[in-house]
Amino acid sequence: MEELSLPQDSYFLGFDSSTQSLKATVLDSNLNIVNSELVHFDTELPHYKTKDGVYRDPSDNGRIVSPTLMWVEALDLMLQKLSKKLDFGKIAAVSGSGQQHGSVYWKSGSSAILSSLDPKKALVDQLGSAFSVKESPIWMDSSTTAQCREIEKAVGGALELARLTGSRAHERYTGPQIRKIFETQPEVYHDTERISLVSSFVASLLIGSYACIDETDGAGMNLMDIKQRAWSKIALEATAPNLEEKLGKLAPAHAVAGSIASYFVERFHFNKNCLVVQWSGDNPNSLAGLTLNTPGDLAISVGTSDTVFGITKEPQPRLEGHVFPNPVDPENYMVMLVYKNGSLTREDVRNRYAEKSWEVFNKYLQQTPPLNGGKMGFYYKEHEILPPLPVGFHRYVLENFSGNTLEGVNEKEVEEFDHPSEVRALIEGQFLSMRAHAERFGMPSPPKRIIATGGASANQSILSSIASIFGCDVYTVKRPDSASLGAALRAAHGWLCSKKGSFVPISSLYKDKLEKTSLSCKLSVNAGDKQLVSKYALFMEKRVEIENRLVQKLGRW
Ligand code: ADP
Ligand code: XUL
Repeated sequence: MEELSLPQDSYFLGFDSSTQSLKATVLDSNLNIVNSELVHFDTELPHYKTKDGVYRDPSDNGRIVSPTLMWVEALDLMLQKLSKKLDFGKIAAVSGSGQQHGSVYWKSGSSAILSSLDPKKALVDQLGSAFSVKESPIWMDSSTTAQCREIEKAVGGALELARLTGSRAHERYTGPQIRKIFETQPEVYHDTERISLVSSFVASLLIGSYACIDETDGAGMNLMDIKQRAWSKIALEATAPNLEEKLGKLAPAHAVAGSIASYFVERFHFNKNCLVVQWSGDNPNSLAGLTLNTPGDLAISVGTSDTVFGITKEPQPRLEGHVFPNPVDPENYMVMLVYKNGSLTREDVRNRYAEKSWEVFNKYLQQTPPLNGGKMGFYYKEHEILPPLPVGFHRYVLENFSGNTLEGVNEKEVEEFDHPSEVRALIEGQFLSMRAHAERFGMPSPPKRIIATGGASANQSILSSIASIFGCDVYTVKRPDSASLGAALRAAHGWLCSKKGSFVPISSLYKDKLEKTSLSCKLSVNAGDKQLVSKYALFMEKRVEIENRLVQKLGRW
């Protein structure tokens, strides 16, 4: 069989329409980054008067929105900037990422505006009246608690909704946001002919008609049955009337949304055959950008917040994380876990117990034994979401813990540890929590490999702890723009699937040549000792028990 390959001398363009900026990354057909660009909303589009890309109204119950038209004007500006350094005629396919959950409300009659854009004018000058809601609710919004509880109740509870849609109801999710608009502004809701996510919204601009919502980002709405990858009737009914017709159809992420609209061919000289591949969420595309592609692949991002992404065939949705379809393989799912206490909490512990120095922090980590002599800690400098617990530090010593059995092991709560043990308890605690929750969500154990990214992945001692707790090799990668890079990679993948006329595994794109591309990652630490991995499993079991008790006492699932 003839091997499919990307066309030589062509480009793949990936965007990331995120909270503070619109970014772009361009890959060539060898998957090397040849260009990147950024439009920063606050500074380059100051007339919208956003702060960090958003409007916050502290008096309004957690409402956080962004002006929809600003995203349109950002695309105008981005294309202008890119056109100075890139031959658009060589772009074979475009795709993009959107901040997840944010939504756009197209006013009745707007599809006609979208399909007849005048290439002599900017987009922003033509779409001013296209939206029934001018300020899009975004992922930072937390004003829909009442709607979350109503929706969970209507589908039979939070866990039931999680099993059905991949997540319990979250304030930022699109379903609760839509319900709030329906409840508080019914006339606006009825005057809306289409609701897009940020991802499908920008794709719609590029194809000049309403793009489908992709199945991956669609899972961030509390509206899609994740097993069927179809809108769930019961979730739709629990949210708002006549919703299905306003959402349009779902499509797999690797599908083509359409060819680029003539507007862009005439105004920016795109090739008329340039494909627009379905856009998706920034987290799913980051997973693609980190080259995670088969079950057992796990990524840990240790940044301001800590995030875990993994691929599994058999997800077990629960209350504390999220399941989305995998954007590069319709057979599999991605699990996402998000922690609020990440690097800032590590810095806090470093400052209190390790002389404000990573060097001392690492020395303490190296001089203390794995399993920390049974000392276990929970460190929440910020209100945590995983598990849902308030600010506070909790420390326990497991008495008689040898790592071989939990029989006869009792825990005793203590006020503090010696300083080196505080450091180890913090690090072991965070990664044991990740391992426990990832396994409970159906991630294979041990993972096939872990890709670590984010600021703290520069720390070799932390990476060693990850390898010994999870029991697998840890690779590192520097990927500041993984969402737009992942989008560009997905543009190439979608192009290949379209050429073949059916799905092709994404690995065929970079088979044998990954190391030579901008996507390569490097092996940092080898898998840990197997015996220790099973001792950590027992330590973890105890941790989960204590965590559940803490949640019952202080938090809520
Ligand atoms: P963001 O999530 O905001 O993009 P980064 O991924 O850049 O942030 O991570 C920044 C964090 O990385 C800093 O807050 C810092 O605590 C952490 N960091 C940087 N170097 C180290 C190190 N050697 N060890 C542990 N943490 C580090
Ligand atoms: C994910 C989420 C954020 C946004 C950021 O659930 O809300 O990560 O996707 O853009």
